[in-house]
Amino acid sequence: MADELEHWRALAEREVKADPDTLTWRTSEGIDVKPLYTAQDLEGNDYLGGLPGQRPFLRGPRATMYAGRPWTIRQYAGFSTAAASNAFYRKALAAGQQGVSVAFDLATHRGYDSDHPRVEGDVGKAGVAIDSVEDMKILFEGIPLDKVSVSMTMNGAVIPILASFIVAGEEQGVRRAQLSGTIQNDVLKEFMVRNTYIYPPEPSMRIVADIIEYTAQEMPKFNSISISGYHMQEAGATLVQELAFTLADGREYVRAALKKGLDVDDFAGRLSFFFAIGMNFFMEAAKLRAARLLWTRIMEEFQPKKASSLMLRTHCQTSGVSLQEQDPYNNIVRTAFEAMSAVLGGTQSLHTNSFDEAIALPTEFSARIARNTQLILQHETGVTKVVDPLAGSYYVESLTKELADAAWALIEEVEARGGMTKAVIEGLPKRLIEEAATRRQAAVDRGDDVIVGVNRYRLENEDQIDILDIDNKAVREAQVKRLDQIRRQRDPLRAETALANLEKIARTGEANMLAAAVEAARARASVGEVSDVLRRAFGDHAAAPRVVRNIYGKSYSGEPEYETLVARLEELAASLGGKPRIMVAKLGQDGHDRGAKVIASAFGDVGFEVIAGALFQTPDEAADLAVKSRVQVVGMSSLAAGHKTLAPQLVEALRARGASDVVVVVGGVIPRQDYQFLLNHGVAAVFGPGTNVLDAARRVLDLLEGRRRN
Ligand code: 2CP
Repeated sequence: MADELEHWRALAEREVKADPDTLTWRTSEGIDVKPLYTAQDLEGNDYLGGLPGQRPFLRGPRATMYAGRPWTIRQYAGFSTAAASNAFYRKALAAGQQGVSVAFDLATHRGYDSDHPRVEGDVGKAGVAIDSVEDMKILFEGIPLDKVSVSMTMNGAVIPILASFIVAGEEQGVRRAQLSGTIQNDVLKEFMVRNTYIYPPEPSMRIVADIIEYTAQEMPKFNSISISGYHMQEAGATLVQELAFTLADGREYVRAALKKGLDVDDFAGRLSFFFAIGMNFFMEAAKLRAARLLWTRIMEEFQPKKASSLMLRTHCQTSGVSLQEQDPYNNIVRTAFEAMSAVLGGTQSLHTNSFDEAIALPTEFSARIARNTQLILQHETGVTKVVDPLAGSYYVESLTKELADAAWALIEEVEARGGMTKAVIEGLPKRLIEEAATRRQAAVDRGDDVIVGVNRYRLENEDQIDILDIDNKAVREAQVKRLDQIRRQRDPLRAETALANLEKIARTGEANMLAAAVEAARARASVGEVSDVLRRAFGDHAAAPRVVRNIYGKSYSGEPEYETLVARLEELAASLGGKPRIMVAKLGQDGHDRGAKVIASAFGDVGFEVIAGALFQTPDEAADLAVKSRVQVVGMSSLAAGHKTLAPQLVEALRARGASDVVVVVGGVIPRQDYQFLLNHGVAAVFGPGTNVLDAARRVLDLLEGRRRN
């Protein structure tokens, strides 16, 4: 073998006219991927040789995997009203989808009823508006909840939403013990990356534990949590970070449940996971194999008796950030590769993104292609016929080990710092992920990481594609009407008593909060009312905005174009008597802040004074901060479709404060169809998906210089 390898090196050197080691690819995880893997790479790899369905489950949680039963095709969807989403689910189920997965709007996520003034731009936008049991019943009308499993992505307002689901089931004639499905209920990653938290970390962990307890005792077929790395990767985490922080979160939840006095075997089999699958094809498949291995290792510490308690079962979703606005049909291809990778990794359930999701909610057409991508995988490719087909691959087995070992080291680091709740409060994972995100964006902007149709092979003219636009005003009016009706028709004393009881339990911890909320839901207390009671007991969590620095600066240092930009900013600063000031604003309930963080970091590096606004501001609050901070520019970042309501309101709020000279620019997921609308409403420039961050900085500088000249 050694001789043959030497011979290979010589041949390789002749082919590329360089040392073959120069072909090694260092991934963002810091893993060196070599051009060739051989049997030698498997020497000393002690994770080889297991079987599926058996400890440590590296090769899959089931013995027969897809040969016995394929993964569940579970498309995440929800928009506008319960009735519209219900019609969509029923059609999708009839067309081959196998499970339901509900996307709630951001108002619901953050525990506000649709009539709350803070959520005017959010109702029905990025998901379905659910205010009460009545909405929940409409959402599942004609969908038998004892047969179809339902996943609900809910974390902040998890208590009223799960309670309303249970009562909707009851009133459909399905006992809670028969309900099958999953609730996301993973609050730690909310504080790290997803930001739809409501309460501070410690009471939020109590909520998670109460839900695990309640479902373990009352709902044996229901997965109590979906411990999610997906949003970490979306926020820019490397695969090692995604793996490590997700599993460390899982360990923390197990401890929280054990603290309630539960037996590990009573709940561990119903913990589930959720990972993103990006474009690094083999590494993503290896990641799922490594995840199962490490979870078994973690769970063995708790000495369960049942094998199912050691088993990692996961849902996967193809990567949202890998989708591009430019040349959008490429996204169909990206999603198909990612889906194949998830399947080769052995996922239990899968969502494939629609090609237009970088821009808007899916249309019926794009949703069909996304679903069919999975149906084709299941029925036409033969990929379901063999368990863990990548096993034994020199490369994939090596990657599995490298990922597992690197993630384990990070898990142990978190452990040494006192566990994940503490690490999250201290902000370590968030900082590491933000640094990785900024590094990745800089690599894309520089063209080091190629994205077809974006930073290479870009089309000169893009055709506009049809997108789904939600009439948010109409949805809100309909919701407010139904809320009024419910409040008029319910027994007020029964609702008040149930809410008071829940508040008492939240304050004392003497009983289970979900059990109390089920009674409140039966009494027709709304999602907002239940959330408010808990807000009174626990308070609201407010994250301190922070910005990472010197990643763009380091990456571009010495490059002429970058230095010119820096010099132009210095000149402007000299004439202004200080650095130009930009506030990066997030308005409404849109907590997707990766873009805002990257912008803040890069703009700071080139020479702006950056003021990072808090999350969830109203336009008036943002305008107050802008005026107080004496900024020349407000950059509003919008990823949840609220821009057409919120940007004009921001412009108006600045004008009302005598600050109409402040330049307002908007960036994020803005469909081209909306550019002119925004420009007509006082926005000076729009930066859609795929914008090079330094180009945006240049454009803002042009605008500032233009204003100074006029
Ligand atoms: C499975 N089964 C089998 C086999 N495979 N039986 C015999 N032979 C086999 N080969 C059985 C299982 O034991 C189970 O029964 C049943 O079939 C269903 O299989 P499953 O593997 O449990 O699949 P599932 O019901 O689809 O559940 C999958 C998960 C669950 C991952 C465990 O938690 C899930 O559905 N998660 C989805 C999460 C989700 O959709 N999230 C959306 C995120 P028993 O149950 O009787 O054992 S939206 C994301 C956005 C971006 C956001 O968060 O913002």
